[in-house]
Amino acid sequence: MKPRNYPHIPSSEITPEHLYRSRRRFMKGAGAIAMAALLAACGVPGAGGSGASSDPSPTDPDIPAPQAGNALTDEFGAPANTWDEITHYNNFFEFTTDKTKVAKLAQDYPTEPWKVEVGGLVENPRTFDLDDLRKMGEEERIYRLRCVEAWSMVIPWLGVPLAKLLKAVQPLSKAKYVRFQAIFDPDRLPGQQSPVYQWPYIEGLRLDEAMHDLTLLGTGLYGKPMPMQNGAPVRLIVPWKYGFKSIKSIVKIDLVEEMPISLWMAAAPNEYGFYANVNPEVNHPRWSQRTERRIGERKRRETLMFNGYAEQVAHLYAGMDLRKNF
Ligand SMILES: Nc1nc2c(c(=O)[nH]1)N[C@H]1C(S)=C(S)[C@@H](COP(=O)(O)O)O[C@H]1N2
Ligand SMILES: [Mo]
Repeated sequence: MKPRNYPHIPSSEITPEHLYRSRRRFMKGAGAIAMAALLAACGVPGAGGSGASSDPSPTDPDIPAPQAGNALTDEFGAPANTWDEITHYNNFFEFTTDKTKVAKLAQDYPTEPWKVEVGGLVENPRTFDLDDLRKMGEEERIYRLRCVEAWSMVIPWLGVPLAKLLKAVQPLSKAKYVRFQAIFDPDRLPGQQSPVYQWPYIEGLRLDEAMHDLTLLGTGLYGKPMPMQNGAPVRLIVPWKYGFKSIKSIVKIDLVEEMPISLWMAAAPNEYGFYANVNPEVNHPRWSQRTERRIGERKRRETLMFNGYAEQVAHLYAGMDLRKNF
């Protein structure tokens, strides 16, 4: 469970996962206590009896006791995957196609200095470093990640809504899409010495998808900076789309007029489309997408439309044929 050694985090900032979980439980409990005290102090009927408030304690029957299950779950109650699972089963083809070997190969890759250049069809082209992004307001979001290969995880990310960055650079009205480019460093990235894929890794979103509140620039997980194997220092997170859209280790973001061609579209256009919305009704040509394997579980789960985010995103695709626009 111990986080890997990560060269740029002072050990004082590293919180092992079990402490992180119990600290969050404590904070929830503390919030409940503070709220009960406030209600009692205000003399709200039912909150503190007569208003002769005594210090509520965690054994007070009115205060829910912290429970093992209430810490880190998605909104359906599914538990977050462990730090170990999230950081030792990775797709990051710049290093290797072996998911269990990415962590080791990535551990010494330098992430400082790192700049993300944002330009193209914008009013204010700008270069951001990680601190600039963090200052826009990091949030914790617990999202499901569904790989097109039909496995999934629940991940407690840290990130900044991409919309904040896009608003800062002010897209011109001609801009219709956002194009993302990952690191290109064939000398140090063994996977980029292979001619099988066209490097660098490219991804794209429609501008309204990029502006959606669920779309994050991921800067960390479990309250810690992003491990390299998960796409340090900054990667995209689009939870209603297959995992390959969530491009890691971004160095460049351009606002463009034409639909970008992603690495996967270039590699196999009949298998990987531009939209890549999670959809149990539309199978991959070589396998079913109806169910998935949640890492750490035995029984398969049903795959949910838009990975369970249909309420928030289905309107983006109203009137579109999702079989054609797969
Ligand atoms: N640059 C880059 N980004 C990438 C990939 C990659 O190979 N290179 N793989 C994608 C795929 S297929 C998935 S499923 C997710 C995996 O993210 P995770 O390792 O954090 O779970 O990253 C995506 N982003
Ligand atoms: Mo994936």
